[in-house]
Amino acid sequence: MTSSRRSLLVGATALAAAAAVVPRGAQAAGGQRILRLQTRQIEVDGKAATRYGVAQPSGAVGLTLDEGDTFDVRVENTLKVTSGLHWHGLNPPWRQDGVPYISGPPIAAGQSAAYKFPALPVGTRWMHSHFGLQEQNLLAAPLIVRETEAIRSGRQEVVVLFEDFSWTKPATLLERLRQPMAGGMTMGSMKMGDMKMSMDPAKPDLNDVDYDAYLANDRTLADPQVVDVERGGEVRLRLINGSASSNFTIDLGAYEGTLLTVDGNPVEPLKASLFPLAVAQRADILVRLPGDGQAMPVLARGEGRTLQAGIVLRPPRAAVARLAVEGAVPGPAVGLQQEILLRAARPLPAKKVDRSVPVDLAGTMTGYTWSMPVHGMTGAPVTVAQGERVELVMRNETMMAHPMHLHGHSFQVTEINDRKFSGAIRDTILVPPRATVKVVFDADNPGIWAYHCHNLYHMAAGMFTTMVYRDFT
Ligand SMILES: [Cu+2]
Repeated sequence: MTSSRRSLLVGATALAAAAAVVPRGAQAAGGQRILRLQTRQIEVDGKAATRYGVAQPSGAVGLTLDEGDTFDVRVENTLKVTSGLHWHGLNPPWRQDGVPYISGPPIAAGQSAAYKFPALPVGTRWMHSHFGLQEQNLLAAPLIVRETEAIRSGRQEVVVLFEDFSWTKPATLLERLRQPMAGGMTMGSMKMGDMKMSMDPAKPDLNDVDYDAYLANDRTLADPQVVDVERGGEVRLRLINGSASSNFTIDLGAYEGTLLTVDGNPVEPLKASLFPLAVAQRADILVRLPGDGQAMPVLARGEGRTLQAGIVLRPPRAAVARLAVEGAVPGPAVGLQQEILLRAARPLPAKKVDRSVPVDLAGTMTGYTWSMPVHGMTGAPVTVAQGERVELVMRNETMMAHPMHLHGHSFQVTEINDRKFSGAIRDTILVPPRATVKVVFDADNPGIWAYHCHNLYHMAAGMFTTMVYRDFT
């Protein structure tokens, strides 16, 4: 066994531990948890890769809390670079949001920072660096606040963090996207690998980066994580799209699952075998293992790519067939066909909108520059007052989809292309090419909040602004 192989196994065990039900007595009850930003070695295509990671001193990856817990964490930066962590989907006081230079200073190498606030809202959240392009170097981990109902159910839970992986440095990937090509196109619009090159500017552009691998809990399908489950048992999957710029479709193959939550927030249960999962979004899916005792693969298929990642749920004595790293056909375009079917299980209380804010999602294909002008003004923040019901009207004028994330608030999706509905509560919504999506939220968390596209390269190239409360202290 090589050392890289061993560290891979240690990593997998740690992930499994993070996903397991930990008895309350095993944790320092109410005590401060330590999360370390560190480097680690993973194995991709038989080669060792050194990347960033987040783990507790025990080796457990990320953090799992219970409903009612206080989020009481010290982040220790053991990296040689400045960094930090953002708690994606939690709504902390703004100073504790972990966005460098907006909510607070970044954490210098060798330094630490403490956070303490109620761990709300409950559900499947995640954590990642909001500093530079570190997220592409896998500086991300699950952050689960287990619902009392999920704990009481005694159901097995499996947490899966999907990520996109490249052997190329993130800065080089961004540089390449910005390089002009003949005919005014950029590398960003040139399809490589299993995609054909499209010179038609009216055609949607599914993805810009040609990744070398997709990972599920750090592993490719050449050597996937195999989780032992009960024959015919029920499993709650907590799926997190922690990739930098890849939308996925979760594919249960011949089986159906029941969607319980999106972005950690309950929806009216929806049965399907395919579930779109845009960058930064999460989905909790309840699956029942087949009565015939067969293993069940859970795949994440890349949008417009044959490349896929996944895990396998294995009942006792079930054979695990070899899974293809590349699927037979490219994964479907990720759109809002399922989104429009979702209904919040606990919608926002009815209230008239006090403020409607137009946000255009804009960009050019010629220089890889992106923007999100507010009221038509590029660089302007969204301004709100405490107590208002705010509506964001996001109109995508570009030919790429944008997974839009508002910090510090949970919003409800209320309208897609003029169709009104009582949609899901989310923190990240995909706005497809030429689409208009409306969301509403209550301005109840004063501060300065990041509001941006969660495609890392779109954000780095300008699709980022803030939401600012008037007169907050
Ligand atoms: Cu975008």
